[in-house]
Amino acid sequence: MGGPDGGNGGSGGDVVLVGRVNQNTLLPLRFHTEFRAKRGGHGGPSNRTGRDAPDTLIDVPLGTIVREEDTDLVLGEVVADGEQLLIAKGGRGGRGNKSYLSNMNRAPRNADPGEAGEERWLRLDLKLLADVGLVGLPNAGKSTLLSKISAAKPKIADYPFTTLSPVLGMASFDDYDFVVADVPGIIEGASTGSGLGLDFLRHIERTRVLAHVIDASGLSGRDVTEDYETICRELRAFSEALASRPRVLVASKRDLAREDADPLPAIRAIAKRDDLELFEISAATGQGLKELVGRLASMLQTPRGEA
Ligand SMILES: Nc1nc2c(ncn2[C@@H]2O[C@H](COP(=O)(O)OP(=O)(O)OP(=O)(O)O)[C@@H](O)[C@H]2O)c(=O)[nH]1
Ligand SMILES: [Mg+2]
Repeated sequence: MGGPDGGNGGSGGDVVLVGRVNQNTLLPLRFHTEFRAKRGGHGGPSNRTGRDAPDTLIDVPLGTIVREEDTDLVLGEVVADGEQLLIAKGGRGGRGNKSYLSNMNRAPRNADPGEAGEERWLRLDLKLLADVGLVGLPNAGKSTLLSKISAAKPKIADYPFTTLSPVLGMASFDDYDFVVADVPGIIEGASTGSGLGLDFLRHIERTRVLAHVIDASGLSGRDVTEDYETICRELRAFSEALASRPRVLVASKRDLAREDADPLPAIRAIAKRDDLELFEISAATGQGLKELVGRLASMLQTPRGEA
């Protein structure tokens, strides 16, 4: 007798992806695949409105591409830190009988049950940073190489850790263009955070092919075999996937090579033992650069597993 007083129901929560700069893989989503936002609160008597449910937020790394599972349709891409992408809208809350009150109907007995939220299956992929990653010890000549095979202008200097964050450059061979990433040098313990550590190993992980650059001038007086093993060990410790990525060896700075203590024979032995292609180059004179770029291009154009 007191008139209609049924409140509206609250809306269901949305499911939303959120870009996080400090998240680097989609791995957590491999084990947790189903997300469901909460339903909205029920409306109640005395015009009580149900509470809207909170959104369910899923953290993803920057560069995450979102596709609908069955259609392969790209729904969007999360590129910036904090950027949100709505992937499933929560249901609309129902309307209580109060909302049907009108001059024509003073005692509405109808109510609307609301609508179900969206439901969909998605596929998430992490975009590549680059096609080729240049790895090697600090000072090996990675940035110099990049500067010669692309228009990039990375900082180059004769001391370790000149490069502090990845630099990308576009290289091309015939009509094929590909992106090469020059990253900071790797040192022993990088996989546990030494040097610039994990950050750039994560960058390298998002490349398809590695070029392992070794200073082959012989001027550093270092043991190239030991140095080579250090890099391999760090890659392996970081991830098995990274250690088994297709790669080539690059013996750099050949214009400086010393006759008395030439490291080339040792590098050739490594290449033979590990069944890797070796490119002897000099970024200074241009020796071997064409061959190297050509091979990288052909590796990238070969479907995986056939390289
Ligand atoms: N003569 C000669 N010097 C080279 C060559 N390649 C690199 N260098 C020198 O080696 C030094 C180190 O080169 P970078 O390209 O900065 O080495 P990097 O591997 O990028 O070093 P980080 O960024 O510290 O990891 C610089 O002084 C370069 O000029 C080369 O082919 N010939
Ligand atoms: Mg560098």
